[in-house]
Amino acid sequence: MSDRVLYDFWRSSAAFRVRIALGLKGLDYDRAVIDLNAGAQRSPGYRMLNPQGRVPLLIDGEAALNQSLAILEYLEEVYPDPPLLHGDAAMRGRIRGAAQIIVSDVHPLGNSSVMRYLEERLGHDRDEFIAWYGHWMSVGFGPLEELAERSSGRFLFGDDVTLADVCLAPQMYNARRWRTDLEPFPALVEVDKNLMELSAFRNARPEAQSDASA
Ligand SMILES: N[C@@H](CCC(=O)N[C@@H](CS)C(=O)NCC(=O)O)C(=O)O
Repeated sequence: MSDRVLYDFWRSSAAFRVRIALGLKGLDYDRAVIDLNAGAQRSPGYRMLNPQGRVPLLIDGEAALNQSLAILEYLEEVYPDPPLLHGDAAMRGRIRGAAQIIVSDVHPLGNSSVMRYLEERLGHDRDEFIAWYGHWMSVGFGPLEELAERSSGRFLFGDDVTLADVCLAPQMYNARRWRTDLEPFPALVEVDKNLMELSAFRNARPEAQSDASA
C-alpha cells in the first residue's frame, strides 16, 4: 500500500490531469474512488478531508492537497524530474497561461455542479447545457489552436510535455464527451493524438480506470 492516495473518479477531468502527472513522474499511488454520480463527494466523511467536496484530492505522506493545478505545481516542486515546466521564467509563465485557459476559463463552466444548477434551478435541458459548454470550450480552444499551430514540435510547446499538455488532453476528452465540434481545431486534435501515444496519458484515460462504467 502506497502512502500516496488519489481521491479520484474515472470521469473527472480535473483528476485525469493529476493521474497523468503522477504517471509522467513515475509516482505510484492508490486510488480512492469517490463516486460523483452517487454524490459521494458530498458525504460528511469526504468533506472532512476536502471541505470543497470535489475531486481530485491527493494525499502524499503528510500533505493533503486539493485543486488539480495546485497539486500539479506541488508535484513539480517536490518531484521535479521529469519537469513539466520548462525554460526561463517567461516560458514557464506562458505554459502556466495556457494551462489556465483550460483550468480557470473553460473547465469550471462545465463542472457537474454547474450542469446541475443550469438544469435543476434554471430549467435548461441537457441539449442547452451541451450548447453552453460547447460554446465556452470553442472559445478557449481558439487561442490554444494558435499555440499548437506555432509549436515547433508534437506538443503545445515543442517536443517537451508540459503542464499545458497535461491540462489539454482531459479537456479534449470532455469535448468529445459533450460532442463539441473539433473540426476547427486540427492542430489540437494532432497534439492530443501525439499525447495519447505516451503511456502516462493512455493509462490515465477515464476508460482505463477500474471504476469506469458506461
Ligand atoms: N478547479 C478544480 C475543479 C474540481 C472539480 O470541479 N471537480 C469535479 C469533477 S471534474 C467535481 O468534483 N465535481 C463534483 C461536484 O461538483 O459535485 C480542480 O481543478 O481541481
